[in-house]
Amino acid sequence: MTEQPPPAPAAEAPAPVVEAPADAVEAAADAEAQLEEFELDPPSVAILMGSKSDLATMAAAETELAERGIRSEVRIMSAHREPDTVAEYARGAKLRGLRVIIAGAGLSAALPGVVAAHTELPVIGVPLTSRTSVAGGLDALLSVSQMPPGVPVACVGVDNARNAAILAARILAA
Ligand code: AIR
Repeated sequence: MTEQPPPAPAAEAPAPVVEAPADAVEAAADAEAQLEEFELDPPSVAILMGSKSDLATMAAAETELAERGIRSEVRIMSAHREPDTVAEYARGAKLRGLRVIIAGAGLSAALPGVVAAHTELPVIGVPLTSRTSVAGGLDALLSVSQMPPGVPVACVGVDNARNAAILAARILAA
């Protein structure tokens, strides 16, 4: 008796076209946009300051880090004038790959403390002299160093942005 050929497989029905729900499409687009924000080789150190009038003094931190081959980013944001910007930046800093934050401000220098309140990253504060400083920057020195227990800021000397950069380099190397 001759063998019967096996029965031909039933023709597969074409897969139905399924439309993704609109909210899933939106979520995917959001995720993609967030991914695009992540840099492949992000800077390790942020150099923040409360005003562009601080730039000349804070530039010493950038120079010191650059000489050591450490990438940094410089941002001007005031804890008093743009509190939401500061909070948002500090909250996202670790996720963006930053590892140390240097923050300089003059007068009632809240910037380092406010940044430290919103991130687990080590924060180095630089008290700065300013046009209307009292006692040669003692106002900012006390504002930066006298943090409440539980929210530390490492405080360098008045206008000593270079020391902040050296300390940041040591933290990175630890
Ligand atoms: N500052 C800005 N926002 C809050 C504070 N404490 C500081 C700046 C700057 C000083 O106020 O860091 O040292 C004067 O700022 P400006 O913009 O008036 O020159």
